[in-house]
Amino acid sequence: MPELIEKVSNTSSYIKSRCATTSNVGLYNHIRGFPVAKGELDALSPKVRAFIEESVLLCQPESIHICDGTNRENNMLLRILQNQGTIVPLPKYDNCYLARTNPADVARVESKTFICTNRRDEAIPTAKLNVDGKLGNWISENDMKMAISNRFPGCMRGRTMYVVPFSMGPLGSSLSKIGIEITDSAYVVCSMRIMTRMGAAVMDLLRSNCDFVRCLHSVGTPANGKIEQPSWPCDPERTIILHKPASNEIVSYGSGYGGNSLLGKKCFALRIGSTIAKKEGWLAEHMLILGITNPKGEKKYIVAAFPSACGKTNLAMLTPSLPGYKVECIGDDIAWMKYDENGQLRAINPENGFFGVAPGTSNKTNPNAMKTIFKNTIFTNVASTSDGGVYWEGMEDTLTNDVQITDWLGKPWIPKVTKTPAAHPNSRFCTPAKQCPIIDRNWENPDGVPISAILFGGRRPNGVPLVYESFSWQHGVFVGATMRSEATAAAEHKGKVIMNDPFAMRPFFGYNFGAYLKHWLSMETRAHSYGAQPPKIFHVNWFRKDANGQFLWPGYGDNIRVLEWILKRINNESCAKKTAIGYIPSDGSLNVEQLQDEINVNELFSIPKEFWLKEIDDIIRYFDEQVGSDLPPEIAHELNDLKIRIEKSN
Ligand code: GTP
Ligand code: SPV
Ligand code: MN
Repeated sequence: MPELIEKVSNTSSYIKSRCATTSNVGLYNHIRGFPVAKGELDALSPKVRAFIEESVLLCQPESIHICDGTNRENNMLLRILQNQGTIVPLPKYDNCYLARTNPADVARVESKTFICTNRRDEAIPTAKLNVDGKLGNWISENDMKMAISNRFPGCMRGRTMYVVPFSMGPLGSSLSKIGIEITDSAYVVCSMRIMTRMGAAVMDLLRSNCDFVRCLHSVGTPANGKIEQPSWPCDPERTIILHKPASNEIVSYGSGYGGNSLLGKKCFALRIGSTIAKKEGWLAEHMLILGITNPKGEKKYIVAAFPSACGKTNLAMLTPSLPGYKVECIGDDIAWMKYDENGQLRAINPENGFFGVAPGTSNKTNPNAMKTIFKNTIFTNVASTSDGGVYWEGMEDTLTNDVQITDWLGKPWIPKVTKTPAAHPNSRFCTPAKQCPIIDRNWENPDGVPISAILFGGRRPNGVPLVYESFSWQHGVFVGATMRSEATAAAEHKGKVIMNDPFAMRPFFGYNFGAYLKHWLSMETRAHSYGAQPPKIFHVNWFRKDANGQFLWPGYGDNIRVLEWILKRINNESCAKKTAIGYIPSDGSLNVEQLQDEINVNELFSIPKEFWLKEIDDIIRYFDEQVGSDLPPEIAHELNDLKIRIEKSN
């Protein structure tokens, strides 16, 4: 319903004078008087054309470029970006570039991200009086209109408006959805070309009049013809990211970075996606998807939800330390999951690339990522080296004495001397998924892959064991609902506070968390209606620390040992013992042989009563303050049962 935008734009007299010009004058095609520098108007469906017209009237660009997704177009955009100083080439690698952002635009801004619904309680649960709601921000229709009209009129003057048609999911799959992002950032266009299936083929699909999600984005710095363009235009003070699920609309202003500007990702695939999924009876989740083959050659697929910067990309590309195991990657961030006609839950990765955390990625931790990212990649906010390469914390072993390092801010950086990090902690690589050496042969299967287990997890330095299995689907949904994790640099949060992050979706819910829980609970009944069972649910924690602050578990490639136990549980092997919080590996059933360092298995799996009593108190308060009467009774029931079990435990 672009009516919103239309209303705002009709108020501008400047536009009315431009509109007087007729179409197709002079050398160019025109849309409402604005020249189309690139692209075929005839190829547009009426709905697409209407969306472009409304956006043009509102933003008043210098010209319009309808993207076809070709190499030629991409090269032209990369040249423009180099001329603007937005990116520099990295001659050490093949077709790689580095962007340094404005230091005020480095991560998602959750406090400026809103869901617009008719009633507030459709978008977010009703927090207790005088308590700050932490499960999303609501905005009224009027305020959304105001927010747009205060920012967008004329925001693209003197600059090009790009029209980016894209598919989330394999082109033409019944599980896929289409979007059009209108943006004034060539960096966004080049990144969307990596992260989604983008270009003319999508426009062709739309001609059969498919619907699409309307995504409007502006970095928000008009050039005005005279003022010199900054290399990273943005408007951090007025940044706002708006979603209107009722009309499948996304409007984002002021930021050029990541989830704020690549609107197919968090805005579409999760926030709008989760509302579509609820309506249509499936799930849109912040989850990696991987395939794992055991030494007998049996293959299973699993999904895992960890909060931002908590290990999804790493697990999705795991190099197993146990012989005979093979892991293959389908996706590292988002899963769309739906039951097939047999009641088997199947998942697709709606994305086409990885927008992965750079720091910590190394030949030791994630060799498959290292083999993926040194061609056709855009790096953002990492450090650069004098021999035309990149550098970040974790890449120490690639350094030689003769290279100089320049940090993400453009300042000289000396190893072991400079106190600030070389790369921003949320610096990222944006790289095509198909370049991953362990990409699964089914990663673009339009029917998705069958899912056997769902993992939840987070950064829990204390109290939470390496792995446990839920008692039932309902208990598993409770485990997802009570997820907590140490804050990371992926958003504006400061410090290492433990935050609730249910389902790793706290920043990404498109509708009321209480209704989301009900929807998850209903997925069991849905499986039963096909005569099937839903997948088993587990919780993992690679991040437990000992009294000296050292990780108790080596993590990374050794996480295969945990996956091995999970596989055995999927196959109903009896290798578990019951505890108050769930099933944990029975003695000796987790393979800890030939680990480099000795593991304190007892400490790793201990369930300290004091800790859990406090955890339960925290959860009670969290549900009471944040979710209130929107909490499904089944979840309250699970909490009560957990409390009784912990009280009885010793
Ligand atoms: P988003 O892209 O923000 O959604 O993050 P992500 O969940 O994909 O996180 P990623 O895999 O990029 O990991 C982020 C950080 O966690 C990196 O610094 C990793 O080195 C660290 N990490 C990942 N796996 C492990 C592990 O098994 N153990 C430990 N100790 N650290 C890990
Ligand atoms: C996350 O923060 O979970 C990310 C990065 O995957 S962003 O695309 O910026 O949301
Ligand atoms: Mn993510």
